[in-house]
Amino acid sequence: MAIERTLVLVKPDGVQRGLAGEVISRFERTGLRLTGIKLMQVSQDLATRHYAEHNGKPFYPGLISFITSSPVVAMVLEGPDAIKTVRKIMGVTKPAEAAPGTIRGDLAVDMGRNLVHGSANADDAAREVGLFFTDSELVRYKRSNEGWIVEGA
Ligand code: D4T
Repeated sequence: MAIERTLVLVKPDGVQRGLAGEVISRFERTGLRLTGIKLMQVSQDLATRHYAEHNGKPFYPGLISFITSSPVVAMVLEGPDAIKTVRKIMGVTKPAEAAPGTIRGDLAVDMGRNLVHGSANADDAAREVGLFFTDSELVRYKRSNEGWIVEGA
C-alpha cells in the first residue's frame, strides 16, 4: 500500500452551512492523518489554476465564481491509499448518484454545491497540495496509535 498525500477542500457551501466539522470528522475517523489544515479565501488566480482542466466547459464560470465566493477549509490528508479513500468517503460528483453514507450522498443534492473536493489521482494530488500549501505549512509528526491504524507503522 502506497502512503499518499491528498488535498481536500470543504467548499464554500460546506463552510456556509456549518458542515465543516462534520466533513472533517468523516475523514478524520478513517485514520488518515491530518498533515495541514487552514481556513482560506480562494483567489481568482488560485481558482483558475486549481480548475484549469475544466476551462472551457459549460459549468466552468459557475465553478470559479462558486469556489471564490466564500472561504474554504483546505486540508492535506496522508495515509495508505489516501487518494482513493478520500474519494470513497466523498461519494461521486453528482449527489443524487452518491451512495448513502458518503458525504455527498448524505449531505448534498446539487452537483454545483457538492460540499467537498478531493484530488482525483497522484499527479493532481501533488499539484494541488503545492497550490494550496507551502512546505512549512505541512506538519510532520507521528501519532501514538499509528501502529493501530496502519500495520507496521
Ligand atoms: P472536485 O474536483 O470538486 O473534487 O469534483 P469531482 O472530481 O468529483 O468532479 P469534477 O472534477 O468532474 O468536477 C469539478 C467540480 O465541478 C462541478 N461540476 C462538475 C458542475 O458543477 N457541473 C458539472 O457538470 C460537472 C461535471 C462539481 C465539481
